[in-house]
Amino acid sequence: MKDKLEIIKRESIKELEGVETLQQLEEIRIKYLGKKGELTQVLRGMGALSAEERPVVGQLANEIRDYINTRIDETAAALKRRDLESRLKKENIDVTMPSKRKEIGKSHPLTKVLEEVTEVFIGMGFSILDGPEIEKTYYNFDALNHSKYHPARDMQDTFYITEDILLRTQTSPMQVRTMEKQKPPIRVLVPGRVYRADEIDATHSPMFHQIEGLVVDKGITMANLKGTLDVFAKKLYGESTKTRFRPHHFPFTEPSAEMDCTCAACKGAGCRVCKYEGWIEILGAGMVHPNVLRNCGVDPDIYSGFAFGMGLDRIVTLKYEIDDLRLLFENDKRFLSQF
Ligand code: 2NM
Repeated sequence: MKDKLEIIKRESIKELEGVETLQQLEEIRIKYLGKKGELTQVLRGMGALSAEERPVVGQLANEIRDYINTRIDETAAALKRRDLESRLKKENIDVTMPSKRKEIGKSHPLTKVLEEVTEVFIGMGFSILDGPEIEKTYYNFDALNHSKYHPARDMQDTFYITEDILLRTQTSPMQVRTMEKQKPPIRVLVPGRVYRADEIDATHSPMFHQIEGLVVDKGITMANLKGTLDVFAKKLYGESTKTRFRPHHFPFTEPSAEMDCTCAACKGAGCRVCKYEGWIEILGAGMVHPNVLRNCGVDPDIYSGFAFGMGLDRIVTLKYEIDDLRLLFENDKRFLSQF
């Protein structure tokens, strides 16, 4: 039995020296000190020993047990320390390392220019409105004094959902809704998407953006129209900008006009952007037709008004000298990041 204990002592010392993990340590504890452990078995067999042998073997067995226990505790503490140290080394945070770059988005050029335009009109006391893109044919055409035979009504030019419902071709239906609901004075700007059945090319898209404005009050004249739009052009393109008005025709205004600005790129000298004209057409406008006022419940004998409309997409492509409208709708980040 003494021999057996000597073997246990030697083997356990050797095994404890090679321990790498807490798991292995636990296995060693079970092997020697567990319920069926080697040392436990020896201690259990002590009853069979003689009275002289028992205290000698007992003492030796206890020494070995204490020794193994102490070594296990020490080794466990050492392993835990080692694990902590290696974790601290691995998880070290280097505060001088560059951080991960965050991608910050920016406004679409259409949004930027829209904000510039609305800013100018807010400064002149206009409210900004939006409205439904799916409209009644009545609000898009009939109320706006389009005759039953006006070519714009054609199925070829307008997206109809039913005969009475369509995708708006202008934002003016919202001006009609405003006049129906609100007593003058009215000063509103209505930007938004509009739809026309056009083939896509460098200058056409079946969806584009329009900004229309409407002013209705007592005593509004063509002078108010010209003054307002001239101020707008100067704020958008710079104080040296000049405007000119040419006669035109729209069903919903009488008289009607188109407004040109001196080219912002060459200040009127003539260049590629203005096709060597010095002038660029930017909007249509006119005095609201008495029929339109009447259709909307506004008495043309008391009130008058002016209205205007411009294509936002065209103003953007002119401003940034973008030669293809499609670039505005493809959302290629390489293009959009330039603005
Ligand atoms: C344009 C040109 C001229 C216009 C007219 C109206 C309304 F509702 F008052 F009759 N809204 N917008 C208008 C006038 C739009 O776009 C080129």
